[in-house]
This record gives sequence, structure tokens and C-alpha cells, in this order.
Amino acid sequence: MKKQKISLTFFLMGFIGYMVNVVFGIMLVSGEDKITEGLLYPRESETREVRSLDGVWSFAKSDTKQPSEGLREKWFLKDLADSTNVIHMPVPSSYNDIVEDAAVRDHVGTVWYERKFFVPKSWQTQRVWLRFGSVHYEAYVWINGNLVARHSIGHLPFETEITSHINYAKENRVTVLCDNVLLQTTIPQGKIVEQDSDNGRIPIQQYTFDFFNYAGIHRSVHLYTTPNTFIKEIILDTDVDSEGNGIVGFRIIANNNDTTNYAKVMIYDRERNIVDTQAVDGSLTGTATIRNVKKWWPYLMSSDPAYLYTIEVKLSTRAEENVDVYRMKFGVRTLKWTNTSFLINDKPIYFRGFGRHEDSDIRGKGLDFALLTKDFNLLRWIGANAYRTSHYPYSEESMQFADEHGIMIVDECPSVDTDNYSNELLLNHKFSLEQLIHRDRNHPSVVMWSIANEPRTQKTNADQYFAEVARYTKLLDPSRPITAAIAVHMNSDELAKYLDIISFNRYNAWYTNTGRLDMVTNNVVNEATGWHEKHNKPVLMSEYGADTVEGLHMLPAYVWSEEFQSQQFSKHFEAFDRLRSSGFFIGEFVWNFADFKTAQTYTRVGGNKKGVFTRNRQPKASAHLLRKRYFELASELDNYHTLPTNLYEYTSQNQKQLDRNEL
Ligand code: BDP
Repeated sequence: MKKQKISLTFFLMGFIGYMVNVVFGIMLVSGEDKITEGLLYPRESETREVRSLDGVWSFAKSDTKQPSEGLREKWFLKDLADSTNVIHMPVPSSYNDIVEDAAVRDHVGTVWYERKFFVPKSWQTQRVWLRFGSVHYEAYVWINGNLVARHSIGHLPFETEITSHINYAKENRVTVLCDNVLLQTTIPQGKIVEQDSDNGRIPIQQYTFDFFNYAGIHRSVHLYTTPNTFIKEIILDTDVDSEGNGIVGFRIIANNNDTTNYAKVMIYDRERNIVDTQAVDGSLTGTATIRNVKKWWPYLMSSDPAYLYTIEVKLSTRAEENVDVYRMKFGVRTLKWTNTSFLINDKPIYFRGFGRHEDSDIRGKGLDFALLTKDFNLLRWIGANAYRTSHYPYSEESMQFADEHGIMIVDECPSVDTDNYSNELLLNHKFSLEQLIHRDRNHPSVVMWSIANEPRTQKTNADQYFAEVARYTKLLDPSRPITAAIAVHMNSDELAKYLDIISFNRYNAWYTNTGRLDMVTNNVVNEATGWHEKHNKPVLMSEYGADTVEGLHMLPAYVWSEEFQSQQFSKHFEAFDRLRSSGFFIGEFVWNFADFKTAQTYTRVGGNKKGVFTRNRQPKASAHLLRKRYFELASELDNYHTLPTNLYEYTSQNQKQLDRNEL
């Protein structure tokens, strides 16, 4: 089915009665047949060059009352500064917190970005590509005034070939229009309402999800080259045979689809030794074997976790040998699931992890390598082995970090609080999963797909809707189980039956029975048991927690204090241990790794404070408690006995004996 759609804000502005002069006319967007192509992560090789366009761009916010002004006046045809006032804006970053102006922070609608660049003459014989790691939510891109790309759904990459639009003899200009409007048919959903203000009637963006709707060019922008004939995709499918050899199925897709292409595939181990070489032609499909493979294990589940190999693909055509070369890292591991357990390399997984956000001060959701590195250091420090990319796909760079550090990922699409089911929403939801799976399918760290967070699965049409989302996800990737973080009561939920693993979010002693630490443990045990009994599937708790202001201490424990968070965690730990002994419970994820910004409401003091770390990544008291538990679990479940020497502070000579008795 083909569908016609115009840009969100333009649609919206028509809707609320503004004068619209849509420059693009009607854009075609198709439905299920929309399949992502290409998008290999930009990597240099002897046949490819990569250039970053990150840095300081020019930026202009549209006037909320004249949202289509820039399009009407064709700002993309000349320098942005010749048409409007521009300011400096870093890329990558959200734009919201860079300026001391609430109008920018709370802007609804379109903004403009622009920068200049040169391309070396040597690129003239190559194809040139422009790639965005993510622009939230909808993006239009012009090169030297020509519209070259359009993409919607934030948190996911897109690219386009710009070879024929490039000037080799002079400067080039890239202009980006970014639209942050969320509607009932976007993923995630939002709603625009018009309200009276002191400055007249204005559009307000409403949304139910609990994180700030940051917008802008959130991830890196790259220019890269490929030869004329190039490797468009590499799809891996790994397994381990009964003798312990790694089986690496690979499928290479070249852009020209020519059956006379051929390729040489080499597999290297971590020490750069060649462990297998394969020559393939025609279909470019084959299988490599790694004798005595070193499996990819999660952190603390092996003494040598996160082992990665490198696959090197050299593509040749009848006319030219080694026309394109691409290398990428991969891991070999198996996943299996039953109605009570989830196994990696035939060993049961017990998740000890977090729900998280891509969020920090100043840059919002902008990619930041210092933050990324710090976060992975903290994950290791605390002994976690997993996190969920709540509530949208995280950066490609973070997925690479997860592979390298052995952190298992429950990879979530951007559907949060899914409601008001419609065909258009369904198409966009499926497309978000298609783009996500296309992007992340080769990562060993990705062990599960999460198809939604807290969808309203008790509502009319939820059953039919999620039957289709689940079917489609499994069709795209049968090798990983699917889950969703459910908050609806099990008696009214219509989704869990379609999942392989049931995840549930519940805030005992916080949103229910606030402050009652004596009403946590049994409730958690009963709810998890109920889910298992109803659906006969493994169960994990995907969110629990309490808002906590760092430095607030109250004895006896009182909501918002550090004591309360620690004690509420501890009550959950008791429940989890009882559940572990009943055999179907496979993991615990604290909400949240760090404090994060939300929309302004009277329930949030400077944002959501359920972090175990502050927004600035400093530990609250609960972090130390959680660290003990996660390492103790690693020791008990995964034979990991090299515990950090500073896990317990010295208190007395008697302590060791007491600890031993307790363990
Ligand atoms: C859950 C949501 C999460 C929220 C959390 C909370 O999944 O996004 O941040 O509640 O309220 O319902 O802290």
C-alpha cells in the first residue's frame, strides 16, 4: 500500500490554520515495502575515505508563527545568514539547552542547520555519501540547494549519495531542516494543542513519555566515499557447532547486484591472525569456520569476555580486483530460550542491569565520547552485565562499546506509551523496528528486541496491533527473542502472549503504596509469578525504582531520600532472590542508571531523579549497594570470584567472618 504524507509541521500548521506554502509538494512514503538499504557504519579502508562534518554549524529557529517562512523563501538556496539571524550550534548535540532562551528549549516545529565543506579533487572518481547518525525527529537535507534526503524517526541513521550534487572546485553547503513535532502517528507519539499565551495563540507539544523531547542533529555527520561498485551490506549469522567451532554465515550485498562479482572473505582473531579465508562468487554468500572459537561472553560471565573477531570483505568485479574493502568486528555466540530460561552459549543468563537514557546536561541527547566512555566505565564498576536502550535506539558507537565491553543489550525501538492504534501508526512502528534491526543485526551484544515500552495493551485493537508488530519483528530476525516492557495489569494485557520473554515495569512503594517498604517484596514475587503462570514464559523485571535527591538523608527512610532508595532496592533484591529459586525469573533492571531531564511537571524536581548516578554521573548511596549485589550475583551465578578489592570497606576484624556467614 502506498501512502502520501507531508512533513509533520506543515501538516500540523495546515491543521491549526496557518498559511502553508509547502515547497516540497507531496512526498511519497510507502508502507511495509519500505526496506532500509546500505548504511554500513562509515569506516576507512584502502578503498574508502571518511570525513567528519561534526563541529560548529550555523543554526536558526523558525518563527513559531511563521513556520514555513524559510521554505517559502527558499533559505536552502543561499547561505542561511543571508536570510535570517543565525547562531552557533554544536553538532552533534540537542539544540535545546545550548541557548539561555526558553523559546529555543521549548521550541515546537522546524529549525535550520547549515555548514560549509570542501571535497578533495581526488574524490571526483568516487561516489560520495552523506550520512547522519540521527536527527530528531524529521529531517530534510539539501546539498548546494538541492534536496537530497528526507528521513523521519529520530535515533536512527540515514544516508544518501551526493556525488552528482558536489562541487569539486569550490565550497559546498549542506542545509538541514529539522522538525521535532510528534503526532499521534509518529513513533513516539505526541499531540499538538493550540493554547492562548500572552503572545497570542501558540502550538504546544504534549507527550506522555517521561523524558525531554530533545531535538536536533543528535549524532555525527559523516561524508564518506565508496568506489563505483561497492559493498552495500554485510549480514552475519553466527553459530557454534558441537565440536566448538564457530560457524560464520555471511551474505554480502554489492550495489550492482552483478552475478559476475566475487569476493574474498578473511576472518581475523583479536591478535590479527587469519583464522579462515573464503572465496565466494555469484551470490556472495558463504560460511566461514573458526576452529575452537573463542565465544563472545558477557562481562563477568567469563574470564575473557567480549571476544571479537574481524571480518574483512574484499569485493571484486570482472573488471577489477579488490574494488572495495570493508572490515568490521563481530562476535560468535549462541542464544536459546525456553519457557523458563534464556541461554547464551548454552549457559543461563541472569540480567543485572539498568534502564537508561541518552541524556546529559548541555548536550541533551547529543553523542559525546567522554560521556559514553564514562558510562561504560561505570557499568563495569558497578558489575552490570546488561541494559535496555529505553526508550529508543542508542548511538551506533554505544552499540560498538557494548560489543567491546561485553554488555548485553535489550534493544528497544522508539515506541513509548503506544496508544490510539491506527494503520499509519502501525506502519511507522514496524518501520522503526525494521530500521533498528537493519542497523543492529550484526552486534553480538544485542540479545533481545524490545518492541515497545509501556504500551496501552488493555485498549481496543491492541491485540491485533501487537500481533502484527510481533509477527513482523520475528520475521525480520528469528534469531533473537522479543520482549516489551509492560505496565498494564496481566489480566487486561493483550500483548504478552506474543512475546518470547515477558518484561514488566512496576513501582512498588513509589507510584503504588508510596513509602510502604513493607509492601514491595511479596507484590513483586506475586506479579512475576502471575505473569509466568499465565503465559509460561521467562519473566524479568525491566523497571523498578524511586526518585532520590542526592544528599537528602532521612532516618527512618522517607521517600526521595538516599536511605529510601537503598532500602526500596533491598526489598526488591529479596523478591528477586525468592523468584530466582523458582526457576523462571531471568533478570533485574533498575530504573534508572542516571538522573535525566523530563518535561516540566510538578512531580519532577529538575527531571527524573531515579538514577543510581546523578546526571553528572556521581554515585548515590544506592550505587554502592547495587554494586555489592551485582558482583555477588556474578560470583554466585557465573563463577566470577575476582571481586573488586574495594567492594567492602574495612569495618572491623569481625567483618570478614560475618560477611562469610552472610554469603
Ligand atoms: C515508567 C516509564 C519510564 C519512566 C518511569 C518513571 O517506563 O519512562 O521514567 O516510569 O516514572 O513508567 O520514573
